[in-house]
Amino acid sequence: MKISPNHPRFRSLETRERLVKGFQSGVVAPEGLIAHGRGEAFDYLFGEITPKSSRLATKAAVALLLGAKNPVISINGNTAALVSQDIVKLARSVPAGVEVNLFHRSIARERRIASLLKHNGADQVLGVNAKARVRIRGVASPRRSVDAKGIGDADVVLIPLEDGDRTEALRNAGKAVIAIDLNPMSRTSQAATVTIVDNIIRAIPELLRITLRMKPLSRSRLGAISSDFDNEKNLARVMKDMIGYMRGWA
Ligand code: PTJ
Repeated sequence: MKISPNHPRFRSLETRERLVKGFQSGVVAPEGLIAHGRGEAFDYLFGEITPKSSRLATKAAVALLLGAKNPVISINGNTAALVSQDIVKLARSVPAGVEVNLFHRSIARERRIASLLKHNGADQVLGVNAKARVRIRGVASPRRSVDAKGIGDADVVLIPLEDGDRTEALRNAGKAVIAIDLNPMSRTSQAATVTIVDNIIRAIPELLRITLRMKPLSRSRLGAISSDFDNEKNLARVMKDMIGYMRGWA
């Protein structure tokens, strides 16, 4: 369906449309459409804007990415359908690896996502070579199988729209985890090192913008920014932002 840019809900409708197209072309899992609806419901509770608290998390996330030895961005169907272009730009500017890692795994979908990323400028996409895999302990889903050179070897992993299981397992494996999740109460949000509570369509462009701005900072300054960040405290701020917005309606 062609959506008029004058429609008051243009951004939301256009995002849905991209996911539907992604589903039709075999990039997005059917469950991805449901997951997005869940995310949208939380987005309403913030007034569909980036809460102030998320900006702090974004800075800490960028500090982690820029200070990492081997940072990797994990890509699922929804992420590929919604923000492929900006993910590739972000990966280039950090620089970070890009790995396809799916919950509802199929080789065909992995390949489609990899070619979408390549179409948008990615040179190398990890996670599509069945041979080079290692297992992360403590993950019950197909997401346990990761690329040995990618997430397997990463010290910092960015995981947009994730399940809590793998976040905990990645932390237990000694990796720092950056989550993007609109639900501040999800297990992923609670278990991550840094949680950006924001819609991925706003969070990834913002990560890119802040990365370009923070790139000149020294390693020690980056280290100070990431170690000063307290995810638990910040999630409490996020909840206050959400409650504050809803109070305006009450
Ligand atoms: O492509 P696959 O096979 O790897 O599957 C991807 C999905 C998203 C289907 C899979 O990871 C899944 O089932 O995720 P969950 O457990 O439903 O969790 C998704 C989380 O992402 C939920 O907490 C949602 O609130 C959140 N979410 C959904 N859409 C967005 C979002 N967060 C930020 N931006 C969004 N647009």
